[in-house]
Amino acid sequence: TPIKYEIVKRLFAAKDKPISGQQLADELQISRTAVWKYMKQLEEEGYEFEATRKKGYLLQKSPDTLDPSKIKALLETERFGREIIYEESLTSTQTIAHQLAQEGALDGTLVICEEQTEGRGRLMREWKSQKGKGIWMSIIMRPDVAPYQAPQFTLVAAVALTYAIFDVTGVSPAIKWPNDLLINGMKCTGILTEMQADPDRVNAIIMGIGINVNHQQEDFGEEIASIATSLRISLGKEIDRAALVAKILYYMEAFSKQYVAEGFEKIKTLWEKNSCTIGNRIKATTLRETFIGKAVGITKDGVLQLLLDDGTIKEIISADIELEK
Ligand code: BTX
Repeated sequence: TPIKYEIVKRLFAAKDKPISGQQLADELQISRTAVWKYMKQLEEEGYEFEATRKKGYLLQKSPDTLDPSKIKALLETERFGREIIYEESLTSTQTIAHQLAQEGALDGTLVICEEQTEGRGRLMREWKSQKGKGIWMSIIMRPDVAPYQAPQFTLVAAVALTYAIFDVTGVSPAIKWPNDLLINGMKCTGILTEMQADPDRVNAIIMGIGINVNHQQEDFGEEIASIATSLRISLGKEIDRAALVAKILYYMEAFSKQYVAEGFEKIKTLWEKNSCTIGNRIKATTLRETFIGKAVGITKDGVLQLLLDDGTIKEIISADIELEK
């Protein structure tokens, strides 16, 4: 890792406590003058510090770049994000991640870009991926699980994303079953879980994550303007995407490890706590039918349980849902 990013990492970790030039010099085993030079260099790149002679440096602003070496400097993971494929523009990070997985890419490999020209959601729907505004990424995961468990990773990811977004921004999105995060009822995040598998074993899970981060209202095209929102709109200020990516990788690694080791129970509890689906009357549209009822819970397989008006429970494996008023 370049030393300048070692400095950035420490400034991020310190949050609102200043770090002295001496401390940085000691920890990185460089001179005070070298620290000062790196700080100048970072300032030229758009970082802003509050520098007080007695206390040291306090990070005020960091430029919003997805430079892989910056992401890596901020990582707190064992494997996730240790391998990063980063491009300005890709068709879809999912498509590229599928290819890399087939070629043997390691567990935790990250594919990320500034813009997708063919970003996709479920059922080949389009996912709008404006340049430089969001996080468009896919993680190649190689958990030791059976194919029927793959859909649960959507719920694992939803919990991990809620934690990461809260840590970095203080905003708490609500999880809408099965694969969206909402803020004030508007979509800020979509999750797309795909897999490569043999009949009894998963070879790879390709975890696609799309987050509207620094969009302003006018950045959303007409098609999604009335249903989409961004973290920036909700927070009122710009967010450092690299810092958020690093946190996402941290929680994705931690929660998937927990899921594989201990099963779904704990994830299910966290999921239900953060969900805006459970407890509400909803309309679920599957490929063939529509059901209306009260969402009462999810099973340990992540299947949605709907209490229909005739008192029976209908289990919904896959559907689009809307709140019923
Ligand atoms: P989904 O099928 O649940 O949602 C797709 C629907 O969401 C679209 O039909 C549209 O109405 C709406 N939509 C499209 N773009 C946006 C947006 N930017 N913000 C809010 N709403 C939108 C959700 O699918 C899963 C999306 C995963 C996207 C990631 S990005 C990285 C990876 N690569 C890739 O091609 N897909 C995944």
